[in-house]
Amino acid sequence: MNDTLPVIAIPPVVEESLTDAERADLTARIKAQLIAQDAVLVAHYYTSADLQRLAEETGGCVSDSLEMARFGHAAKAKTLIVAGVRFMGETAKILSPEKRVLMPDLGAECSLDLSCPADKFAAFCDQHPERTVVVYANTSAAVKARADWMVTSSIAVRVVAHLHAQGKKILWAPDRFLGDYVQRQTGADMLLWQGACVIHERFKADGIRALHRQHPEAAILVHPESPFEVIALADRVGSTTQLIRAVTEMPNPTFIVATDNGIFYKMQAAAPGKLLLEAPTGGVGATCVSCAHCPWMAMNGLRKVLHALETGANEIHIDPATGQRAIHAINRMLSFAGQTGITLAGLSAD
Ligand code: CIZ
Repeated sequence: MNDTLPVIAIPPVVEESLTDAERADLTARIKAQLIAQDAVLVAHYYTSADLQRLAEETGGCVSDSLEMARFGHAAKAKTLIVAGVRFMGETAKILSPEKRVLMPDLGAECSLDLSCPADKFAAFCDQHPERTVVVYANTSAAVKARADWMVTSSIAVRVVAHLHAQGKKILWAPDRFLGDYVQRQTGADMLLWQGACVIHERFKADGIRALHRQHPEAAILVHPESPFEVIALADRVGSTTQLIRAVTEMPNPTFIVATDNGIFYKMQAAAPGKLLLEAPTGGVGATCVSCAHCPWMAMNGLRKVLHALETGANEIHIDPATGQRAIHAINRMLSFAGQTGITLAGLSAD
């Protein structure tokens, strides 16, 4: 089964490096461009603090991929500048085809998306026509177009439990760890594509146990894209938004956090008095012991945001027929969330 997954070349993490004067200058110029272009900045939790701060200061949005797309759809602005990875720009465009969607860098990919090429995925689906196709948000528009449902990590368990209760068998893609977690939670019959997030798969259960011995007061928060043995250590498993909420809800003074460290900007703001520790990704003796940051997310930066706004570069285009098919899978999830009263993002519900 999908034994010919593409080999993914992982670029180095190169963070944008700015002096205070450069940061101030770029920020001022971007603010002017956002007004001039009737544009709004929507940034993912895993982007840099500079971008998240700017999105907040300018009336944009910092959130998970689905809320980014929903915010962009509801926004009055004509242009969305989406700081994140490519599937996020695509989802924003699918939900708002009438808007111009720009990205700071079109090379900002996602390893899960790359692991699941549309042609190979279609062939896999064709081999299993009896299964309901459920794909994770971290996929291309073309893969979403082949799916019956799209889900985010915040709702995956509930959607699959609902389908399982109807006697449906599931074909799941692309994340094998999230798929395995959902399968264990629901007991559903799930056939899994074998992709993985190159960041989350690095978390080490032994390293987390050792860190927990040093901080026995800490709660362990784990994103479900992580391996099973890491999830097994968790006090709370959840999507980005759910993990941010966890630090505000749980009484612990300290948290060990197993997800991309870009989340610390919002998490620390949500719980300023709490100590947040990065879960280890490197084994004993590794050069980088806690280095969970997506190299593609790091491709976003203030300079590139300004460039995209000034030149109109890096616009996202989706073939309209693909977009129309993909939107069915997305809308199914939105309508399920609406019917069952689930709020997918925001810190106050779910
Ligand atoms: O959908 C997202 O934004 C991602 C990548 C993860 C999450 O848990 O929110």
